[in-house]
Amino acid sequence: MGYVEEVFEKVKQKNASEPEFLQAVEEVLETIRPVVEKNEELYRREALLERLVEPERQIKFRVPWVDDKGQTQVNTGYRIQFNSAIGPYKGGLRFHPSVYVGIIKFLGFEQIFKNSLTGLPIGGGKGGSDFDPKGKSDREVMAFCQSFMTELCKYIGQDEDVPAGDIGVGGREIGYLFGQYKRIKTSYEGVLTGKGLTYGGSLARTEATGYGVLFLTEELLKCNGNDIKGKTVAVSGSGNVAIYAIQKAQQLGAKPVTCSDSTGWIYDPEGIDVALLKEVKEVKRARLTEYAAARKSAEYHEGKGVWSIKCDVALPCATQNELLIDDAKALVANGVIAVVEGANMPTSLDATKYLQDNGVLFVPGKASNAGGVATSALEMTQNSERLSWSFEEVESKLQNIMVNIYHNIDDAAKRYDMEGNYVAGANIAGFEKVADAMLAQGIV
Ligand code: NDP
Ligand code: 2IT
Repeated sequence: MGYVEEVFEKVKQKNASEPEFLQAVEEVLETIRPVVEKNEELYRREALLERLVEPERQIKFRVPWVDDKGQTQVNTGYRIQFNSAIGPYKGGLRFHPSVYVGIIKFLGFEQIFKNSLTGLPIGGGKGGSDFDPKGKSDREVMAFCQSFMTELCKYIGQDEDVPAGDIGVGGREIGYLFGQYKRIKTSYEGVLTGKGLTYGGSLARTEATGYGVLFLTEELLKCNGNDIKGKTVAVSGSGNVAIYAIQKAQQLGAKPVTCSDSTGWIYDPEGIDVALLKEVKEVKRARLTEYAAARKSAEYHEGKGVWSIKCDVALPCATQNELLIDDAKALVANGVIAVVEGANMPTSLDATKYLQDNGVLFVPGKASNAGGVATSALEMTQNSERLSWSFEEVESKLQNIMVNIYHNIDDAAKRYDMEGNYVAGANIAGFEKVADAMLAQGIV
């Protein structure tokens, strides 16, 4: 059995009840195989792959809090510090009822390679809780965040581990978490990113993930003899990533016509009204039915369905495994040119393969959504130098980073005779830097 197979077998045995983690590991190990085969003796002796798939540290804790009725509630909190070879652990916090150790591990594992691709000195980590912020009052969210941070603050710090947002964690939650950290540690430091602009946040961090997806898509199409301008775009999700992907798509002259949430989806053939979407989702925290009620051109449908709409570019920006094999078939039948992931692992392995086999340009989230964490790293830099840069300065750095990521993953794929396979390119380019740093630092 080859080294890759051996390691994957062990990972399967050890993590059998974590399908999302196995999916993320399988994709990476399969595609870095040519690099591993070139260095097999050294990697085996140093157990490089075994160390890569085992988190450096996993923290799991009780989060008790009191709801508005005076009832005590208990949730589970996690922080998985996966790999610090190239910098302090960095990655978001997810608050969603589906969160368990397998979700945080898959996200933390992906984050290692994503953070490496940004070219900035950040290691991989992820955290969160099975807490559901939906329908909770601001006071309940604050009570939960304060309790969560009371435990988490023991393990994080500006040079140690710097969390940020993800699903269910936005500006409001980061504010409460930061306040509690500062209160307990008496330290005003850049321990979280995605902070508000009055207390150390970076301009353009809110927009960064969605904007980054579009900067990468623009370069991808340009380098493949096409143009983002005039393209019809299908987007899923209606949270932070989706909203700013839609906004930047419009700024670049494309037409996004869909969005979705966990209950339904919108088809708006005249193009999504971003101001209205922001009002419904960012201000009212309401359902998409309110978008449809306020806009004549929009159709609302219950359930899933955005991938049934004819489009040139598809941007899955909601959650993992939301674009499955039947969706991939529908997209191909409708002539899709490119699928660029805004979410983490939204496309299943068989759907990815189907898209690639049918000539669709496919870019994995660890490359295309890296603009969020890259801008988080820029927020860390600004906090360290106690300065803040203008929106234009941050946005132009973000654009450069995304263009560089595209060329890095494209070059890596070409170096290993897999031109156009951006999944392999992203995994190889991300892995090479981390592997080199791990080997240089000895057995740790
Ligand atoms: P938000 O919480 O702001 O928005 C999430 C969106 O996805 C909402 O519209 C939500 O609908 C929908 N959604 C979430 N879970 C499900 C589900 N199980 N089924 C159907 N719809 C769902 O999160 P973000 O926009 O920040 O994150 C979206 C994706 O992007 C995630 O995969 C995240 O990991 C990834 N990402 C985020 C980054 C960031 O900077 N925020 C950076 C890089 C990647 P509803 O409100 O109804 O739940
Ligand atoms: O998945 C991700 O890259 C994020 N949720 C952002 C992480 C960060 O530290 O900004």
